[in-house]
Amino acid sequence: MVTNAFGSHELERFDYAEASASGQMSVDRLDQDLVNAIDRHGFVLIENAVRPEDCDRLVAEMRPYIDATPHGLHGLGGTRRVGALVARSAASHRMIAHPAILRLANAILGEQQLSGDAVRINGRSGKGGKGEKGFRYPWQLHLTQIIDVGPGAGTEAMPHHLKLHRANGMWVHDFQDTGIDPQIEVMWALTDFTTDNGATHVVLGSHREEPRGGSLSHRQPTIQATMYKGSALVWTGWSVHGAGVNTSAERRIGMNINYALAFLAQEENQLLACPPHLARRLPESLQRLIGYRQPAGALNYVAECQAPADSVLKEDFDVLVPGAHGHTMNPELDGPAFAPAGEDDYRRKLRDLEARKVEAVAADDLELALHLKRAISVLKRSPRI
Ligand SMILES: O=C(O)CCC(=O)C(=O)O
Repeated sequence: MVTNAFGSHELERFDYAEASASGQMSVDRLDQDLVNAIDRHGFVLIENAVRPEDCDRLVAEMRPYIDATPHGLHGLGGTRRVGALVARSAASHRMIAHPAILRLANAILGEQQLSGDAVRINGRSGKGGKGEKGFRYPWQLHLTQIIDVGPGAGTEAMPHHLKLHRANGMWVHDFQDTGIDPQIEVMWALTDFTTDNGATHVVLGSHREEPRGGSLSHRQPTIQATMYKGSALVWTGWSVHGAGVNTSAERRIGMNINYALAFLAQEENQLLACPPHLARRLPESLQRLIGYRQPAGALNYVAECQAPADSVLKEDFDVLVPGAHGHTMNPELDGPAFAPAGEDDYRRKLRDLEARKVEAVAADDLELALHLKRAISVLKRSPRI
């Protein structure tokens, strides 16, 4: 228990493996306990959220990228920061899409349960109050980042610790008076986090400082969130925290996974970090979590007002192929087009494209040949045939 300017607080710990082995009622209770703890203290710790060997696999998959990254590249002291986890590490998917954490993110971001207000969408508030079915803010993955804190305090220019701060604030807009929680952060322990190796410092209760971006929190005592590998520390974008100094001989490896409202720009652009040719191989739920979807209204449409699933995620989609959407044309309304108007037109267009592809290959213009290959594939799937 810690007493500071925000009252008496503690870092509550819950065991995920134990709850999930004890049946649905325990899982439901865990979900509510997590929301309540983070609401009261600004932080909550989930122990045994995955198995230690899942962490080892993830670190092994990321090792080549970690080892190839200089310290301090991010500008955040002497820590090593390595991202694009969705594309680079299959083992990370289990943690990024961890069911308890996604449910917690939904309660905090989708339903805004921490503020205690009903979610308001389009100026309408849910009649039934918070959590009413159909009333959710869209949210998505915001950042994936290994944070590798090396042994020793580093140098003055590149200290290995990170000073106390809040995550909100990156969008320039001041959300302090809106009463909303725009993001949550999760720190996964991929190695044990100890007092000596720089376990994250937290200021309990700091998410309730008024005004929400105030500096009183930065002068409060911290505690360190020590945890075994496979555990996850979760906090809100308003909760004040920072990395500790690693005085041990080992590296401290954490993985920061953040989620934020889907109408705000992502800190790590997931659509570039996991481009369509890689995203096509992912399960649909993960594609959607990283942002290949239309979270609200027309947001995120591609080319001819298509959803990502109806464009970039399709095999062979090429934005430079006219009619790449493959949708039916109406000859009376749409006029001459890439899509064939009938059997004869189809054969003529196919012959022409194939001949051009052969010429491109003969001329060693492989880029053009690939482009024509995609055009042939779009032509072939045209539903008018
Ligand atoms: O590594 C940690 O323990 C905290 C990292 C952090 O606060 C940050 O990257 O914003």
